[in-house]
Amino acid sequence: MTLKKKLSSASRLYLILDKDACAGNDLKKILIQAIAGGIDIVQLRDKSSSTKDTIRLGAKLLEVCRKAGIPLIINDRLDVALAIDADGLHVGQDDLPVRYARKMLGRQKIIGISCHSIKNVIAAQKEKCDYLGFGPVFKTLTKPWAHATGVKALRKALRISKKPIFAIGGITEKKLSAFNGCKPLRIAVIREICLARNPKETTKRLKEKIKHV
Ligand code: 3NM
Repeated sequence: MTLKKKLSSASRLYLILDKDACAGNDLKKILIQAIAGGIDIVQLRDKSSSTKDTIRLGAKLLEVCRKAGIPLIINDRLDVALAIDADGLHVGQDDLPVRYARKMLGRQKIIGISCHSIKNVIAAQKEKCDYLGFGPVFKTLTKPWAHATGVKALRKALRISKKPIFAIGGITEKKLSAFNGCKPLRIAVIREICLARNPKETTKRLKEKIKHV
């Protein structure tokens, strides 16, 4: 199965390795543990390092992901994604527009876009992106300034989107029950896995619980 096909059919749990939110924890170690726990897709989000350091880190993480057969997506940095031949790019509403990203990356690569409203979700349907992030569903310390959309808006987004949607923002194991009726539930997390005492076990439990929501 190609990585793209796997994304639309089987990917439920998305780990975002955020350099700044990880409080100095070793991203490669977290990645290895999350893979052992069954993570489906991974993103590197590095808003603070030099380009050279982000490339070095991205290449290291990509090597691990390739061995495990899971995609590594780069947040925002098309140059980094191209340089290391990552599996895709994730863009925000104010980042590089999807059509330009697609032009540069070609048809095979995965492109995702962050959506914060139903209006964003509707607009993304016409773009050549492969998946949407939707949130923040709950208030989150990772983006403390952002307004929470709530689960009701996520349900609406899931009803209208033909593309897979990953709910994001403040998602924890304990909050999964709030997603009742959100089918199919896909989630993306930073802190819940990156700051977990045992990222492998946390990933495993999240993966199992998502199936039963
Ligand atoms: N993007 P945590 S919310 C990176 O709504 C990011 O687009 C969001 O981190 C969006 O799992 C978010 O620690 C933070 O809450 C997610």
